[in-house]
Amino acid sequence: MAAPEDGLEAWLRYAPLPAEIAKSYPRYLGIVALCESETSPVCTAGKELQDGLKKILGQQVDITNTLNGADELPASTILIGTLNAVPWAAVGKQVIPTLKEDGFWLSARNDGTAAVLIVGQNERGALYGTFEFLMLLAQNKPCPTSYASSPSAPIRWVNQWDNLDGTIERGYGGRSIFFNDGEVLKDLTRVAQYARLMASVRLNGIVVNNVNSHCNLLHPINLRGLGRIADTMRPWGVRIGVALYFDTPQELGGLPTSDPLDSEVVSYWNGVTVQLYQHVPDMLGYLIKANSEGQPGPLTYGRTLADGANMFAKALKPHGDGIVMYRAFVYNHHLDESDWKNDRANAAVEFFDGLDDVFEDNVLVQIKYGPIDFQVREPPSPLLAHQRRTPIILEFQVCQEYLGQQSHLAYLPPLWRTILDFDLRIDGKPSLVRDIASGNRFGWKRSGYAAVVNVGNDTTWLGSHLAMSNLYAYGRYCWDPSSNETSVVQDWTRLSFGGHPTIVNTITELSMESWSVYESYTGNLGIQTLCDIVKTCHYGPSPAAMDGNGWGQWTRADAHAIGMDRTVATGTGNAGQYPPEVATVFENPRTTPEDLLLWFHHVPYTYQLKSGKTVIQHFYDAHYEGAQRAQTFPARWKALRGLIDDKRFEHTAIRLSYQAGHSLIWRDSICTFYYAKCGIPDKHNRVGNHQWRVEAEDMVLSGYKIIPITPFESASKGKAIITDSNRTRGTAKCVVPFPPGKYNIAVNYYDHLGGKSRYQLFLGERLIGDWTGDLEECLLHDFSDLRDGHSATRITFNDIQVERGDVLMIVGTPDGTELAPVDYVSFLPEGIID
Ligand code: GCW
Repeated sequence: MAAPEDGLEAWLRYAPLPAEIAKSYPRYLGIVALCESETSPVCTAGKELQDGLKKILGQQVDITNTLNGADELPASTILIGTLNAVPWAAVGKQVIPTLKEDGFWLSARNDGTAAVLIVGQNERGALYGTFEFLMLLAQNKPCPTSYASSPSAPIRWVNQWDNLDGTIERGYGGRSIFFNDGEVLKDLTRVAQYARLMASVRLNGIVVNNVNSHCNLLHPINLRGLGRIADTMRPWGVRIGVALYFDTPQELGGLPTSDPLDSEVVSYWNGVTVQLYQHVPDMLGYLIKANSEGQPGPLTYGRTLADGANMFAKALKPHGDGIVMYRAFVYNHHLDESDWKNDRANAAVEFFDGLDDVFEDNVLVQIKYGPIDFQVREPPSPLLAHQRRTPIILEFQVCQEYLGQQSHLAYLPPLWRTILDFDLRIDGKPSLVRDIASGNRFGWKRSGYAAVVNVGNDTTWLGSHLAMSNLYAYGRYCWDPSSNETSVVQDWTRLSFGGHPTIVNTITELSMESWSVYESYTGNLGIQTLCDIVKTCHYGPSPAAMDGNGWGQWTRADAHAIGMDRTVATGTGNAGQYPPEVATVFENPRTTPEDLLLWFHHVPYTYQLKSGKTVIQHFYDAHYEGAQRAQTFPARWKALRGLIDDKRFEHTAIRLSYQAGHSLIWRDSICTFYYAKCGIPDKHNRVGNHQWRVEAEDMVLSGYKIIPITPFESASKGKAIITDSNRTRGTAKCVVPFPPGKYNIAVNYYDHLGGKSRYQLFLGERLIGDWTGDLEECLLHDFSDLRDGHSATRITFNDIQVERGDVLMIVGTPDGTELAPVDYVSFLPEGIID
């Protein structure tokens, strides 16, 4: 039996290799870490290596920090150092290829000496090389005799959206590991552990606080705290930056304005910068979200975005290599939908028009991968084709905000691939997005990647063990954006769960399918993730919420047609923001890739796709197929029982079966909604036809009452039941209207905030199920305080024998504002999904 694991070590568990394999490795006699200080990443590397060798091979190996005058590398010794520190004699006759900043060279001597050389271009590189050595070892992969590796881009950073009060915007894995109660946490143990994880996948920077920043970040106590965070992460080669709140001069500094051209404001920020560098001498710089979603910014004072960015850039310049990461996420969120020319997707190019040449040379524009907002599918942001002189940082999300919030499985590299490999054909020349981000396309010295990461203080980091592959993969992709999605998840799986072929194959297959499955049951053909954007939780289905508001994530669905017309000819002109060759493709619905059809075109539901299906039939089919595939996930996961530890097995099993249930809620909501909208029935007669369900509202109720659900499509037949009050229990009964036999019995109910109702399910005298509505605790995030597509959920009891005349009874005990709401019960014979 595998010992229970809580996920804290993630992919750095260093599980022991089987004894006979461990024996086949050399017995290492010493680690030489050529470093001068305890805080040097080379010193960290030495200790990490010592720890890894002990855990993986059971070898206790001592560390020294010099070669003791020896020229040659002693046998069975592992030497770690930088290019400058490693003596040439130790390298011997080998030639170390040119390494880029942070690169490394790894060499396991095949001359019978069993010596290993790990040489970094810098200290960080030496640490990365050490992790590479350890991760090969942990997977029992041979260490190469000469292997050099350098990053695609110097900027490989993460952005935390952590608030000073300890909450995390879009956090689904617990509370902040950085802040609590307005201050930096005293105990930064988890921060060090996080830096270790980051370093192991070669991430070298982090902005620790939310882009929706607060002026109190710059309170003296927090300046000291930021210094402590930086000190904690530095031994791992991770530098920190901060996100600033634009109106700090007024709100904390007491100045009458925060106008970036005001001399007092300028000196205020200069002063702040001096102080920050006192605490964080190697600070990365400033991340700025301004004039975005209600945040103040230069435009508030009648200045340009460049005026704002340059003010910060000039403040940073005297202190080193600090940069301004100026976010391109600037748009009007009060956009008028009645004007068909309005388009949020146009905003970035419009707002940044003409600024490319006027930014200071330490300003970088940080651009989300798509023009809107981390949707399940988007084209690349057109702004990526407009930056020639000012370099960019390409922003991804490891956080699954619009991708199931870590309660649904979605392995993201296949999505990232659609962006990274997209050829924008700038000036008619090959212009892959990854070559733009790496700086190669336009010869930028500094550019790269940032990803929003929502690690929290839960031991799983992200609230889900399987979601961690995204964090691991993000690092791998920054280093090498042409990495293979499958082999990345295989490596991660071997490291995180072990190398048994069933483990590796199962997790790889589920992961590789997961994004496409999620896309199938959420939003197809480029219509975006059809979730609720008004209640801001961005989670469950609510297609109507996309329109009728100023946020601009519109679908423009009416009774006849759907999609945004972004053509130049008749629409918003967004297609024309791309270079001509790409614009031509997007301008025409016939040449637009079909998975982006509705992103660029407003077409009738009856528009015929290449498959011969209409758009509406494609919606129906994709949703049925996607949800059907999601049903297979929990069953396939079962193959891992006993092969991995029970703790992580169960934790994941719960999530996959929750997802299977929620995928049906997605399916039914979307199909019901569009059927109601256009009136075109499903060719296969599935939509609205639920033969195996007993609607709660059709049962005999006592202490329960019937209520309509809003939006209507979040309940089967639009209605559900709740108890009469929050003090009395309710019962709902009926004679099972299906023939005797074996069934899986599924109960659909709403588990929202405000209470933890108890449910009991009886069949005759038999208690079939007894559970509480505590998803918010179990899945670690708030869905909604309402009965809707976020809170709708399903629980299933398998293999229940039903006899003729059996009476089904649900007993609901309300709690707080949660009135034990029930939607329906499904009786599912083998192979039926309903
Ligand atoms: O996707 C949206 C999120 C906001 C976020 C914003 C941004 C931090 O819903 O929570 O704010 O993007 O990227 O600034």
